[in-house]
Amino acid sequence: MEQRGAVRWIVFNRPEAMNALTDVMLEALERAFREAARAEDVRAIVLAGRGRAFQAGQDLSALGEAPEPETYGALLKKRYHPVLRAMRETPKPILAAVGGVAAGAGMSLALAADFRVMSDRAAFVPAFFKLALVPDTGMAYFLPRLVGFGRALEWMTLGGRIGPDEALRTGLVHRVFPADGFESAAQAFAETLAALPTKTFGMLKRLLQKAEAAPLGEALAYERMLQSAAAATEDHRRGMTAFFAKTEPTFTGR
Ligand code: T3D
Repeated sequence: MEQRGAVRWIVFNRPEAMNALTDVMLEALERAFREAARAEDVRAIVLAGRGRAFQAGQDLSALGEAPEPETYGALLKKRYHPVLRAMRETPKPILAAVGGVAAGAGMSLALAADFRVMSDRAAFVPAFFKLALVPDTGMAYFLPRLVGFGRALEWMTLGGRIGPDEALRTGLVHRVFPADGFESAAQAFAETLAALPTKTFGMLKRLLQKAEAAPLGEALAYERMLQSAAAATEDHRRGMTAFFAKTEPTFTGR
């Protein structure tokens, strides 16, 4: 973890193994998101990987060639799903900065972020079907919502590597930056996110999650409740003042 201004970087740091995920890393990842959610000086979070990979999914060598079938479900429940919940419940914007290949659960974790940027040398690799596994860590939930059912199904079954052009064209990522200077470009993007009205962003995140599954009436009731809460923030007052002064608002996250 590293703090750069108002941006907290959470970095997979096992480059010699393409950042393949171990039990210890997953536990630390959940803790890192929970801690960043609480920290008052954090207004945006970047998830990134050291070395040539963003993240290559579960460390397959830790599982061995013939793991017990129950291992998978147990691991998802104990380690992967708590990370996803921590990401969803974090009220701050999460940016996946995909500087290298994102495979299997590495791709899933990037999908669970609120925003994605990638380097022009990176790629997404769904990977699961090569092991005759269903896509997990939320991929079946997030991917069709981002790129549509048909394309998601094709990528999950037939797809090899999804490169920057395709990722940008299909809305899988928000920006592609050159590999040289990628980290600085990702930090600049994250600073833009950190300058948003942070409390209102947290409310938007909750509202979007509610609207995904609730009937319209319930979603509208939730919207009413959240709008009153947003209107009570200091940033709302700053936005209104700036509007009438015909200036750009500066938000403080309060
Ligand atoms: O309970 C559960 O369900 C558990 C949760 C599971 C979630 C998952 O993530 S399952 C999917 C796991 N991930 C994969 O299947 C990805 C496997 N890796 C690949 O497809 C490719 O390696 C990459 C697309 C990531 C990169 O390809 P490339 O050509 O750039 O590199 P490479 O030569 O294939 O890999 C470089 C090294 O990294 C290589 O080791 P070596 O030969 O140099 O000693 C390779 O074995 C190792 N490596 C890559 N991915 C993993 C890995 N080692 C362990 N685990 C990995 N996931």
